[in-house]
Amino acid sequence: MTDPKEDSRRFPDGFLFGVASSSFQIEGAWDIDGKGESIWDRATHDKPKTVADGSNADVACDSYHLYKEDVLLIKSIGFDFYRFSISWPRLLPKGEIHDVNESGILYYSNLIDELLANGIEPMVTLYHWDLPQHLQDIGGWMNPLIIDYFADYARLAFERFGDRVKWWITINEPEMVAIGHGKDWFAPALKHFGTGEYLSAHHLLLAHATAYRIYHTEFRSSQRGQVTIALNMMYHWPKTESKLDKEAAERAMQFQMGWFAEPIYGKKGDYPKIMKDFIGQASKAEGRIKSRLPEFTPEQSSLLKGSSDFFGLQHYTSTVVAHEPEISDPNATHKDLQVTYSSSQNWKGSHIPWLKIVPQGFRECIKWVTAKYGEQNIFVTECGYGDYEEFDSLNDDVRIEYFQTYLEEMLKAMNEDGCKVSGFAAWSIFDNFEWFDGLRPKFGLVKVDFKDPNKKRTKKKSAEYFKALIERRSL
Ligand code: GBH
Repeated sequence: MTDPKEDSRRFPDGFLFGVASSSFQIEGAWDIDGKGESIWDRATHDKPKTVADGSNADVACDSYHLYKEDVLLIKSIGFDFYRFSISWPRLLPKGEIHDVNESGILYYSNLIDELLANGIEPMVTLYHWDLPQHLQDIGGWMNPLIIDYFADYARLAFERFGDRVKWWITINEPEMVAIGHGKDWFAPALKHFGTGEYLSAHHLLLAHATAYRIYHTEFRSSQRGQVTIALNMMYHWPKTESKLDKEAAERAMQFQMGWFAEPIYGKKGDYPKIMKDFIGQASKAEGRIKSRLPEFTPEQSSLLKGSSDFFGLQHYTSTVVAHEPEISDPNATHKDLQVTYSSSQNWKGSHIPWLKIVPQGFRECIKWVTAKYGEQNIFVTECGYGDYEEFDSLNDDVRIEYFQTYLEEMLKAMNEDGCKVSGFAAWSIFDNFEWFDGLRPKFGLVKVDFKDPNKKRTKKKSAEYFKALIERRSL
């Protein structure tokens, strides 16, 4: 007889474990073999001071050259799948379909073949933030024509790789892309606060849905793969038990996850009502005749509704939220939603300010998604722990504790709350280029010596943790 306690620590048959990365953060070779310039190449080269340590990703982990070694490492840990992203400007240097860079195609084709030859399933993200600079020059995600450019790019990827790739993610964390249109620190850093976010998000959603429909009409019957979008969510805990704070926390959830999930997984193919109300009222108070939140046409709503084959969820941490109607700073994050964010003294943290260890928040996110959108096949496309260089070592016990406790909570959501989760991707395989935080934050299961011209890789203890976990398939 099996011990029921033992059973509750076991992952169901078919549950998949993987590890993730993204092109800009690991590949390097920024201008090699015909690759075009991306907005992150431009940002890091033109404004090196905005990167915390003045570093860039010109070489990064040099995975463009070392991909065979990477695949062997991933295999040695035992992962079922590897989630990586394609650099749009490596395939299409200017983002335009008439000019295909065959060397870029070859690179990803070789990587995919190498993975499959080693028994690792590829999961491919089309857009993890490295937009071709040329497309930015003509308006980027604020230009409605970006939907057609993205559609062309997606079709090319499906055509060239879809015989071997069965898992597709259109866009990684559209929320971050959108926020980069409102602020001055995250590419494209356009500072169109209060308008740029909503406009770019609108086109990100439509680009996703268009790519999804292309796959289903042109490729699905022959390739039999699945397509989704990867949506990030923090769990937002109310600061007090007051009604206002509880509503504020729920609002924060809607303005982050609901913003993108409601149009795709909700009943109406539209933004959450609370967003429409709050942004509509704020816009009115500013004397506008239209809301800063764009509207979908009925055709666009039906395009969006149901445009996903599974639910890609990314989760790292939690915040504490309080209701605050009087936010004076005109550029305050989330002024429209009338909340303030903080964190709890009780949460153990990393030294990275936004990253606290709150395993219960993971369970709550899975429950929230399931409660809001009905039974979903959730697939965790990113979850991980990092700290600054000086606090991370090969004996990364805190990272192991993070994964262990988060996975425990995930299993509770599956076993006790009736939620379905079918896979988990750890972020990240390597220490890599952390956007404007540069090389200082370390999120890898594998350390990379960036000073070494050969970018020597060394497994941390957490890699051994995953190896044992994947062998046991039980916590
Ligand atoms: C992931 O996003 C990214 O997908 C991945 O590329 C990245 O390497 C990983 O995070 C680790 O950073 O600076 O206080 O404004 C996770 C969600 C959203 C978390 C943005 C950090 C910045 C908070 N991220 N957030 S702050």
